[in-house]
Amino acid sequence: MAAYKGQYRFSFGPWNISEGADPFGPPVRQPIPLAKKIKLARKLQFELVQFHDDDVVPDLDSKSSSQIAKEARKVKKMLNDEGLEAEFVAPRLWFAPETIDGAYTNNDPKCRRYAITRTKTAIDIANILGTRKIVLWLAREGTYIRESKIARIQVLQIRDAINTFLEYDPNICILIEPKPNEPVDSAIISTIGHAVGLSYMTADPSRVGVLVETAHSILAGLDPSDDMGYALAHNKLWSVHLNDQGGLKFDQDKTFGSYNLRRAFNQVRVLEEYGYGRKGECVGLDVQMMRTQKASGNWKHLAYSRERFLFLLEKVATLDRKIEEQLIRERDYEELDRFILCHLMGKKYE
Ligand code: XLS
Ligand code: MG
Repeated sequence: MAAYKGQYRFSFGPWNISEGADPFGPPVRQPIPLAKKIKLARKLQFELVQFHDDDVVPDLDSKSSSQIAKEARKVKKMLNDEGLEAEFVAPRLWFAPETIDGAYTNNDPKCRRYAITRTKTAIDIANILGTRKIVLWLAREGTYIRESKIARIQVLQIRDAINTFLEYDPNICILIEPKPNEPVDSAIISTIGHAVGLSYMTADPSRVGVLVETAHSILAGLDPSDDMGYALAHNKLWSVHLNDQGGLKFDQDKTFGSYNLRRAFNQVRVLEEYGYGRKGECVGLDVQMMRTQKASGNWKHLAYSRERFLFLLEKVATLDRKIEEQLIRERDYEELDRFILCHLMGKKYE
């Protein structure tokens, strides 16, 4: 395979090997212990694992800080034993009763304090796992009806929360993962533009970046490769969640490239051509296998997302730039469209 500019390391989170429950039906597969999922990551040639805080320490709200530290060290040893690293830790601020009406933007100050404390614990866990990255998917920072919260106040509450974390740990980096909706009707930090803008409002913008997820860009009616390009222009694309999404519906987290190969090609292209991965950034996945998938095949969506990324990397490397540049100079974009599609379909262009 041709050598590429970017040397890519891949990651996924244990929630990507799920039991298949959905809002309309119960689990269809047995749960898999974390230790087995970590071993599978190695077997599938992934280099890093993503974590929610309670993936590392289940039921952490009921545990003392010393117990939490003990269990986090155990997971760190599991990673070391497999030669794996932790990519990031994401506080799960959407399960606890205190987060029913949001975390940092909850209308109840006690619940906001819970969210701050829970995130500091996630930072402590990240330090034990040896990663500087905290991902904030702001799941419930939004509204079900507009009048329940004041948007301007919500933005400032999130900014203040991030400033608290930047001060709590001078080494930590915060990655904001925007999503326009689900579970809320309308999220307050809904696109990469909102997330990048928010990063500049914080006390230390050099430690606040973004994570682009394919499906979340599509749910916002945007193109994921454009969102990646925008974040790269700001030097703030510090992680990605590659997957796919079939239009405006529930977040499908489909296998990368499963719905739209050209959209996937353009994501790989923008990452490869603009230096993503050279400062340790990972090709992170956030993919869910179909509910129909049998347990014996509970690894295919991960392996095939990674495989498709590498196939498309070859397509990026073998694209004849001379023809592309000439068609752009001639402003013959119908011809350019044909050229790209011939390339993707493996057809000789003439
Ligand atoms: C959900 C989010 C979630 C985060 C990690 O839609 O993508 O998976 O990435 O908590
Ligand atoms: Mg995600």
